[in-house]
Amino acid sequence: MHKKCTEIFFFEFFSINLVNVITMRKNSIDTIFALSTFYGPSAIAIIRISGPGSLKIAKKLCKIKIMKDRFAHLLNIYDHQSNIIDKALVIYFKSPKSFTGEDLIEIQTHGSVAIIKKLIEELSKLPYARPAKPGELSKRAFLNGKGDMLYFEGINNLIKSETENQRLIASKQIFGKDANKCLLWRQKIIEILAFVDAEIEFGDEIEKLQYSYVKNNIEKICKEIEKACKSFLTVRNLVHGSRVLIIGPTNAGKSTFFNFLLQNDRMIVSPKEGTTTDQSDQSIDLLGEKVIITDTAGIRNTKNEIESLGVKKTILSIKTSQKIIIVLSPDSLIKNNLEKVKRVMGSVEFKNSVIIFNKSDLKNSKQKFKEWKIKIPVIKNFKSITISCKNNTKNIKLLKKCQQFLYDNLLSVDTNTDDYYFSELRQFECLKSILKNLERANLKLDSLEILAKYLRDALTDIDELYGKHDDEDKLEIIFNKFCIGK
Ligand SMILES: Nc1nc2c(ncn2[C@@H]2O[C@H](COP(=O)(O)OP(=O)(O)OP(=O)(O)O)[C@@H](O)[C@H]2O)c(=O)[nH]1
Ligand SMILES: [Mg+2]
Repeated sequence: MHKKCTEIFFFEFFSINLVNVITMRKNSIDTIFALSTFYGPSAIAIIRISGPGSLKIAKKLCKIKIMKDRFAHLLNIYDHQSNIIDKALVIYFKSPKSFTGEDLIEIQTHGSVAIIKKLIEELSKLPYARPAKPGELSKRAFLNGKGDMLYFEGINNLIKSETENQRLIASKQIFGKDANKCLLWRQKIIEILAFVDAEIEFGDEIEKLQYSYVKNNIEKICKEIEKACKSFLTVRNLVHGSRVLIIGPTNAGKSTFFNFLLQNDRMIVSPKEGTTTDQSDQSIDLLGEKVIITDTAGIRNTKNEIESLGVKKTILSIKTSQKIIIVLSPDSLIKNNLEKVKRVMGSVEFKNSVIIFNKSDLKNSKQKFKEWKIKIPVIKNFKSITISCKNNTKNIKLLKKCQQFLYDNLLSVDTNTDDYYFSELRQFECLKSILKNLERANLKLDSLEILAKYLRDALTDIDELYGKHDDEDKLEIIFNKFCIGK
């Protein structure tokens, strides 16, 4: 049985790569180029050229006849009129030992915007080269078997990471257990399948002992996948950022608090009610986590047409948001607002929401906050913090206190306990499908053919998780989310 499993495993494993190679041949005809570093003044900029024509292009640009593989050449780069553009380091990576698996040239120029523009312009003039689409270099690397889809998605997240937790998760996606776990699931399913196939061939029922072997192993994998699915939302929020909506009555200090968290006067603040009429998103680093905060139009009944549209937008966003900061202040407790605010507070009671009692510097603040609680009793059920933003916009101690409060009560994620780091919706859909097929298989232990079918379907889902696609459009969609030049 063991030998059979190993044979099937290797057959399946190589068939994945075979599909990749076939797809690769169809795609890698063009030579493509892209800026792989930041577009802006910096010490150096790296432009990559990949594809069969890349060496020819490099020789033409540098006016040389021979270029050594994996050697840093310090060369002049010329334009089509033989004027020097820059002196640059040029490295030739001969196929297949390059990032993309194709012939690849890296040109490291000085990081000036004008040089980058000029070089891209020169490359664009060549009839046999074209600019790369976002993620196209990675896509070619994937198709040439330089890594599976989980690996490239992890690298993409690492490049985009802004906070320490994002970096940690991305590095676990690349170097951690996820990929190995999927391989183990795959191997185990192949083992079970080989066993079931043998039973189909030689007998028609699974013996008692082997029955529990199949059942136990399927259930064990199911439990692990369930755990991975459970941690998905947390990991996704960590990698792509949690969204937090700031709401409250007009004039409570929502925009002031938004600017305070941002440490930047991004929003207009004024004593006039209805100052903010639209929404604004900003990304912040909240104690190591990426959070996208949204300032909104204050909740009130208004005759102003534009503001009224803003309020409607706020109400709509509340319905779709899970994490909410409600800002209340002593002077925003107004009769004509009360019912509207009360309704909104009721609708977010069971969401992940907290209250900021702002303007504690105002004379009657304590009394007014008590009144808020009497008039809207549900307020008592929220976690809250009382602060004053006035003259405190640069108060780092207060900022840290607010950050900690929000982190503990809105985010509170544990990055250490879970072994699973799936963050992409695509991965989640694959996991759910593997789980569904294994659960179906587990219900059909008495019907060997049907059991085998579900196990095969689960294997197809695992292959999809690794990125085995015959569907060119699907691949295009996945890699399109990557950065240009990657
Ligand atoms: N006294 C006092 N005033 C504050 C405090 N925070 C904000 N303000 C003032 O309150 C007024 C309203 O602040 P905003 O931040 O514009 O309020 P808002 O909730 O965004 O209001 P809308 O956009 O109209 O819904 C401004 O004049 C702020 O300077 C505070 O802690 N104490
Ligand atoms: Mg505002």
